[in-house]
Amino acid sequence: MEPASAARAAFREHFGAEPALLVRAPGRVNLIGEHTDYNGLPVLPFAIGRATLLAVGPADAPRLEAVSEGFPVPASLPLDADPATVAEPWHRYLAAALAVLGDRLAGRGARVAIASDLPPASGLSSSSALVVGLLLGLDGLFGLGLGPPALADLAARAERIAGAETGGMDQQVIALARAGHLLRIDFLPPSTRHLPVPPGWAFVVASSGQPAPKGGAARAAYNERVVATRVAAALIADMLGAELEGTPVLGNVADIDAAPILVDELPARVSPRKAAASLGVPVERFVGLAADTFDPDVLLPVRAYARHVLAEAERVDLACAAVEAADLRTLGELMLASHASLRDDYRCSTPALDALVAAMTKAGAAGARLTGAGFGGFAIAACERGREPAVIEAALAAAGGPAFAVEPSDGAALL
Ligand code: GAF
Repeated sequence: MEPASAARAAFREHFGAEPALLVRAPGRVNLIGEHTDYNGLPVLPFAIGRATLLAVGPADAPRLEAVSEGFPVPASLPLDADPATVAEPWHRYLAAALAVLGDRLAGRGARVAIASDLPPASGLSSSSALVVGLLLGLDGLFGLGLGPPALADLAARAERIAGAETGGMDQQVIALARAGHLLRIDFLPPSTRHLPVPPGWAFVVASSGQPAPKGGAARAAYNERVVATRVAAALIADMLGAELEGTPVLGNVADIDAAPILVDELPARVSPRKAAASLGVPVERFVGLAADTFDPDVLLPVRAYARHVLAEAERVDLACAAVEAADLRTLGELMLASHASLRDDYRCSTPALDALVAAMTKAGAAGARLTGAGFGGFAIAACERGREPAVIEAALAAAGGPAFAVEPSDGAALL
């Protein structure tokens, strides 16, 4: 059954009533600009046709009752549930969404039935689709007056409460995407731009055969990179004699011509606690919300991480120009350079992702790269329309799938 009908049917079955509304929240794939968003630097993702569907209706009690066809244990959460004490991971995302709404629900409860054709733990943002979809559903049900930018912002805060220091790319593209377009997102200052996909281009996404889990070691590795790049930004600002307000991010220094040179002057590895002491600032300035998953004494490869982030931000600019010039060959080269940098400098690829990228490129893709946080999950390939079957076949042979073509789709909406 397709997810819209499945969500409606599950609502009827579990709650014995018709849902008041249906929400579609798509997954996303990032074309280029990886691990730049939490550094205040641009990204170029798009929403895909696969999505999470939520059938939503009111409840008599002030609770959130939720069932999902993908998970056996239903949720029944008070509106003030503490996400930190919620055991089931997917319930934690629901609790985090309730937490960011604060008292906006004013004691009103809701029921939700969820169905999805997004592969879970794929790096295609099934968790962000769930959070954006839930917030949109509650907004539709109770008239909370949240526009897409506010909704994306709340959803990103929820994701951070759930434990990953994410930068906000996933929630913005899920909320704001437009069919047939890529979405360039800038963060410093915030702005978005829809870029039409040139005719004749196609995209394939494929699993590496390894999950991209949001929790555990992968979350710690993600948060480690967030902390390391903050340390690098503070060290570079110090070399420049610049005062940075608030949390340091590489976006604060990226426009300074000397920044790439100063990256080479950074110590190869440094501990946040030592860096904080040398700069005379509290270590919390770097560790922030990641404190519970992160050891401030661990030695981090700050130079290599910073080199990736600054070069990747430049690749986003060049990729936007390639899209505007309908230059698929240049886009493909930029994707391959991005993957190499993620593999060698950012150290978030895996041998399975590397083999998948090589196989899709050999089968005729202009370029391919891991997409999302890495450490497993999916890769994306860009190719001429018509070559998708060969690229999919190569991906299936290399990693076993799933592998499928994706079209840039509309963002989350009430149906
Ligand atoms: C995950 C995060 F949720 C995003 O915010 C982004 O940092 C991405 O990893 C890496 O580019 O998807």
